[in-house]
Amino acid sequence: MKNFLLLGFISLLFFNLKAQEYKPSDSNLKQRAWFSDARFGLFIHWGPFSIPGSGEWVMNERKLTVHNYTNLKDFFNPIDFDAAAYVRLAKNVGMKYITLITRHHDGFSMWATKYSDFNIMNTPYKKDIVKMIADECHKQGIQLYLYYSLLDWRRDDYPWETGKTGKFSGRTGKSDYTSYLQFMKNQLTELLTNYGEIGGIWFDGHWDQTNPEGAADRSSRIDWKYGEIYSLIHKLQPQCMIGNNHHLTPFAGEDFQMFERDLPGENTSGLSFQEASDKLPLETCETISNSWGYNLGDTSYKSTKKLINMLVKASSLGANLLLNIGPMPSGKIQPEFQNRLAGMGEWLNVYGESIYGTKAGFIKPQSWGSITQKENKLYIHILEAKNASVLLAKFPFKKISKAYLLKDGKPVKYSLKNSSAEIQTNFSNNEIDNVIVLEVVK
Ligand code: FHN
Repeated sequence: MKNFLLLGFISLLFFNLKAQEYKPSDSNLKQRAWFSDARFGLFIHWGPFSIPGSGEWVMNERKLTVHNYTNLKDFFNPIDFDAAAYVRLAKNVGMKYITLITRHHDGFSMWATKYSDFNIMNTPYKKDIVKMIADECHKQGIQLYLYYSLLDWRRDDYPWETGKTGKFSGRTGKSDYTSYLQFMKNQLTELLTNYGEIGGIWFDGHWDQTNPEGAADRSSRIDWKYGEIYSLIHKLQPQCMIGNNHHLTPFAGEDFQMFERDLPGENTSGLSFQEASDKLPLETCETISNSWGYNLGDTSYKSTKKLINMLVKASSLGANLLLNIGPMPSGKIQPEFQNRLAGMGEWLNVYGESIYGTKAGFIKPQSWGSITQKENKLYIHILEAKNASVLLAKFPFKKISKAYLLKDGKPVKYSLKNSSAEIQTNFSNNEIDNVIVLEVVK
């Protein structure tokens, strides 16, 4: 009898495990493939947090209470915001999708939500920004992804007692995750019901409940019940991809893996101790200056060359680049961002073939540059021509049938001996990236 019960228990456990296994729908797999080919997206960090001009963490950093921070709602009136121009900008630059902040850690909702008064309809602006961007994205044929913060510095029911941030907001009520979970489900249902097709949900804030990055124990202090959240999303929109910026190995039910301020496999910013998945599409997000949300004092703009290098290196590791802008409180996008984006667009007009729809190169980025691949073509990106030639050891192809500059088709000298290819790189021009195409035979 005892054995029988044990067997019953084991098979029940097995059944439950099986039942929880996530099998992406065909539309989701299609969406993943589209995403992997897209390579370049626009991240938008914007909301009332932009008003003080100190970045999106201003509430936490200036130790503002919920009571005082709420005043921002009365001055958010982005008269220069033009959804059509935002989407056009992304398209002109060669970006294939937009990832929009719908609710950041400060808890402000950029859409007409029924579940929080701290939302765009209660500002002087009174227009649903998510809807305006969503409509334009659908009209102009660019995909929309929605950023949604799991962490909330405002609500009492968020498990703030165990959270690492949001400690100065003056909350006293006891948290209640069942209630907070229901709130998130309600909001996600709105976002996935009222705004047309959504490419993906970009979660952030899990790390509020874990030991610092690099600690041996990175388990969460709360059970987020991702199974419930993720299955709701996949039920509402099966194609909708889920990514979670938890800085850990992907959890079950996630459809892409993201990295922050680092290329997959690198960890210069101290946020990415996780390994890059070899199964899921990858994305890395970066800022143009140092800030995500508008920051008046941050003028450390990366050069167009540096940003192009990032895009190339991300592609050469099989990852997309999600490049951020933090518009001004008025909705205007500052010229420093616009100029750099325009420069990237011009570059992509010529070199896009070596980025879109490519796969990771057969070697990781090197000091001289990196490689992307598509069908029988290798794109050798010479980002820093150090020597007169580049040596590609363990060259995995039998033959090179043609070698030329992508820009103008000018032949490039090469040799292939004993599985080592040598490509001449003594260019006399000033290109940001001299892309050499090698047509190869397997
Ligand atoms: O705290 C956020 C931050 O404000 C920003 O949104 C970035 C974007 O990746 N994510 C969090 C930090 O990991």
